[in-house]
Amino acid sequence: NRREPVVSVLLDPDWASGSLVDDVRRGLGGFPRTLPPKWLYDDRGSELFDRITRLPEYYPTEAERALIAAHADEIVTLTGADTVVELGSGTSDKTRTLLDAFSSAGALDRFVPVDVSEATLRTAAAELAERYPGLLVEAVVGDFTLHLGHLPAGGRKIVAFLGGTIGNLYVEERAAFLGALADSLAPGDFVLLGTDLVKSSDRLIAAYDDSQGVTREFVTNALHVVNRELGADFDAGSFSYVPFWDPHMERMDLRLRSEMPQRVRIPGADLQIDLASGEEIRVEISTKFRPDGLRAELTAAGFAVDQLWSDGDFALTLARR
Ligand code: AVJ
Repeated sequence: NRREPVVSVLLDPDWASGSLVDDVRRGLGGFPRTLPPKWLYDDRGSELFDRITRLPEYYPTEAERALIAAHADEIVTLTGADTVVELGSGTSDKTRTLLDAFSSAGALDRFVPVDVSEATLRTAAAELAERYPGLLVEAVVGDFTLHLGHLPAGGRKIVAFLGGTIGNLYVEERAAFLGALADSLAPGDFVLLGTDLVKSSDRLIAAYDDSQGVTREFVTNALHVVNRELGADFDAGSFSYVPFWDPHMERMDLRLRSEMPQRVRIPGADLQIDLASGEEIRVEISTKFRPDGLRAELTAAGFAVDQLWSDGDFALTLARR
C-alpha cells in the first residue's frame, strides 16, 4: 500500500520572484556585499551540492552518516517519535538510515521533508513513498527560516536538521531559528542536529576548495541564478573563488572576488552595482562548532540536550523540547 506523497508549496511558485529581489537589493546593494546561501540551491546548485557530498575532501557527509548509523536505534528508543520532520532535506539520503530504524521498529507514521528545491524534493518524496509502504510523506517546499509555523501539526516529532546546515546562519539568526523551532514543537518533541566541528584550518580549507573545483562551481552558481532569475549580466568568469577560515568567528567564509572593476546590471531588482577590482561578495558562511557552545545554544533556546555523539570531526546532538 504505497501512499501517494502530498507536496505543499509554501514558496512562491515562481520561487525566485519575491524574496530573491529583496535579498539581492539588501545583500548586493549594501556593504559588505552578500547573497544568502539559499539561492545556491536551484536545480543545478542542488546537483552540484550532491556532488560535493561525494568528494573525498568533504568529510562531513560520511562522518554524519556513520554517526546516524551507529545511533539510529538509540534515537528511535529515546524519542518514541512517530513523525520525522527533516529541514533542508535535499535528497534525504542520510535520513534513510534513520527512517529505516524507525520503520523496522514499526514506529514510523509520517515523514515531512522541507526544502527550497522543489524538483529535488519531489523526486525524494516519490522514492521514499516507494521505499516505505504505509508511510505518509507530507513534503513541504519551503524555507526553514520562514515556514516552521506552517508545518503539519500533530504526532510525536523528531525534527532532523542535518549536514551542518545550521552553520549557514549567523549567530543571531541561529538563536532566532532555534527559538522559533522550540516554539513550533510540543514538550516531549525532539530535535536531531548535525553540526560540523572546529578543526585544523588545512582540512577545512581542503573541504571547501576541492581539487576538482566542484565547490567553486557551486558557489559561482549564485551568479548564474541572479542572471537567470533577475536578468542580471554577471560575468562569472571575471570572479575568482575565495574561501577562507575566519579564526575569530570560527567559520568558513566563502566569497567571490571581482577581478576587475565592473558594472553589473540587475534589472529584475532595479539595481546596478559598481564593483571595484578586488571587491568581494560573500555567498556563504559555514560555522564550525564546539560541543560546549552547542549545548549552551540549545539550552538557551529552550531545549534539553539528551545526547551529543561525535567522532571528533562532526557532532550529532539529540535534544528534547
Ligand atoms: C549544506 C550548508 C552544510 O556548509 O558545508 C558545502 C554547504 N558549501 N560546500 C556546508 C557547502 C560549500 C554545506 N551545507
